[in-house]
Amino acid sequence: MPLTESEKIWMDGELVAWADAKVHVLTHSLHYGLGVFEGIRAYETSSGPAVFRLTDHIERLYRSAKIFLLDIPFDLPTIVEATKETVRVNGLASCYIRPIVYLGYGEMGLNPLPAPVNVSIACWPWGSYLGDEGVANGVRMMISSWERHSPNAMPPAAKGTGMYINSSMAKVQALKAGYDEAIMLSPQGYVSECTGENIFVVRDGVIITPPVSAGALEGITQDSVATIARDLGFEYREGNLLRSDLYTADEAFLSGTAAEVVPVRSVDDRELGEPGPITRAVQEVFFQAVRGEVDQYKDWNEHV
Ligand code: PPE
Repeated sequence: MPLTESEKIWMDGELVAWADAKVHVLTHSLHYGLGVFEGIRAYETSSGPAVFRLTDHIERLYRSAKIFLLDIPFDLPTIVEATKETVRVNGLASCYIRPIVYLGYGEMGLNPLPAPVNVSIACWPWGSYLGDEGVANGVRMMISSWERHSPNAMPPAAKGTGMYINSSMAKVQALKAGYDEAIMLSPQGYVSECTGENIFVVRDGVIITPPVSAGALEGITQDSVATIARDLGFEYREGNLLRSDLYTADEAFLSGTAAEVVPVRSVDDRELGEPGPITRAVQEVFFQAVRGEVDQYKDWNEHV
């Protein structure tokens, strides 16, 4: 998706013009893919733009960094405040926000420890990741022949930049085959997640999502879905799923910051039909919550 430029990007403590937010070609992370990032959204609310679960996202960024032994040279409150400032100075009512921690210029070779750690935060307007049509009527999914990382090859709890090569290969395979998005299985054959979303099935009224041990990221939208679903009175749990559980599900849906909450229309051409009632109910409350319209979830709206 082509970028819509905004004005300023936060780089290591300074706000720089969008066009000047550059790195050297010998930036360490560009070569070896070691960095960590977040994807966050700010939404328009009746009391101004609010970042959805900002602190939770920044806490995950620090956990990701810890897993890879990256020492972020700013404390957590500074990055939270810098994210708010970036949204504020760009004057956007709603946007997607991308903080990234990367290894910069000055060292080459696989040992990352001597390389400088840099941080930047950009934001820009970004529409529905899987399209408005997908949000409304559901997406067509394909199970990729690319497996999700084994937890001992890549740590699923970390949102590491290089880990996304795996996602990109599955995404390209699905798009070239004419589908909207890919689902990946763990090396053990359980459903893991999608290229940038968690997945849920509904069976006999129960919502089930794969655990981290099946290679899925601990999604913050997934956690919001869990809270919303339980508050709506639905049974919700983590559990291992087989690909056939996807084919025979009563309903299925995806969640992610960029994608939001999206119904699944079909999996490997097995039709699941129109978005179902539980998917719709959760989706509706989610879109109200991000806009600050649900009193019990107002803590999730972090105003800038
Ligand atoms: N799994 C993966 C692999 C993943 O990348 C994401 C977010 C999720 C699950 C859902 O996590 P959460 O956003 O906390 O609910 N993917 C981000 C990157 C997307 C991109 O294409 O870039 C996102 O949605 O921002």
